[in-house]
Amino acid sequence: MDADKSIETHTEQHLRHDWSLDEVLSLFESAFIDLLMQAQEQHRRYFLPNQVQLSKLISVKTGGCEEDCAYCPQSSHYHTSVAAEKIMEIEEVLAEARIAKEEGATRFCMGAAWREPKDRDLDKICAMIEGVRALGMESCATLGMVSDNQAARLKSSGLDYYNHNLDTSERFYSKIITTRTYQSRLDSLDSIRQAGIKVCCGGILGMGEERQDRAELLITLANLDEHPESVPINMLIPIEGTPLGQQPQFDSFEFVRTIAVAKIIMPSSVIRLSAGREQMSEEMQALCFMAGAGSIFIGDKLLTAPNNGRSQDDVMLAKLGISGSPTATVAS
Ligand code: SAM
Ligand code: DTB
Ligand code: SF4
Repeated sequence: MDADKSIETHTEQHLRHDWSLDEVLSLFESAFIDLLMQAQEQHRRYFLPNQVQLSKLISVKTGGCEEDCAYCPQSSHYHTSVAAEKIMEIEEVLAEARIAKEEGATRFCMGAAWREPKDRDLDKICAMIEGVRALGMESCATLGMVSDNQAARLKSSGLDYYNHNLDTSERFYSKIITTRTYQSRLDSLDSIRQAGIKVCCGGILGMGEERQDRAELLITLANLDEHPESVPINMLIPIEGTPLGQQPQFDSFEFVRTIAVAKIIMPSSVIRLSAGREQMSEEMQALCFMAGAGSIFIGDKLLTAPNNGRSQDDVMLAKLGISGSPTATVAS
């Protein structure tokens, strides 16, 4: 058996896929510091300490989306400041990827405001993926629902990760999205997994859901046949014009708790501190790293919303003694 394989086996042996609601709710109820300690201990079993992976997002096709996701500035159901645009040219995208690489990103994530990609769009997307891989960066795409065939095409162009979020619990989901089902999301995740692409799947906190919804979202992810390699936890960015535009600020401690619980029940996954960092203090972000967050998006823009700029992040990471890591991998 080669070394990688033995790590994989060792890792999988310790992972559980049978979490119950009672167990996970009792984790959420632990004393805050105990929870953080437990999460950091789990984190260090699989990842090098004091390192976070840096990714860069780009919106390759912005706005005009036919879905009605209540949080999203790109939905054509709502009037927001985001205008619909055509898909970007391949060279334009690769120029941005080169800049992202120079800025220290090791993964380039391409997003499109689609319900699902059309087959002709995939030609362009596949060329973008090939170009990103040729730069020596990991590639990620988030293009909406995908079929088995589409996932296979993405895989053959060299796609490393596909991001497709469940966003929330199954029971709260219909309050947020009515134009596609929870099951369709699970089916897309299955197509991605079957194609051999790594799965990036998480959700958004602060949409008016209850703690039980956050617990159920994490349980659904942890109880999949394989844990998603990457679990983005987004803080809702309330966008004017969307139904969630006036949503009150979500509780910081509950956000950190959710990251910690995600890490405890999916310890070998990279928990990504995703949207909403602009609204967070450095102290809160430090608590998220303590709770096991192992990745952030860098640069002054996410897909359409602003993000902490690189220089601001450099200052924070230096204060915390955290360095950017290629793919924060298994430590032992
Ligand atoms: N259209 C594709 C889809 O929905 O799968 C890909 C892009 S979509 C913008 C990717 C993810 O961004 C969503 O699933 C959601 O979790 C997150 N997102 C979008 N708007 C957000 C907001 N206002 N605040 C936080 N997260 C948001
Ligand atoms: C994810 O879970 N968060 C990222 C990424 N996956 C694609 C997107 C956040 C989007 C925030 C709102 C915007 O920039 O439009
Ligand atoms: Fe469209 Fe994705 Fe926004 Fe939903 S989250 S409206 S699918 S771009």
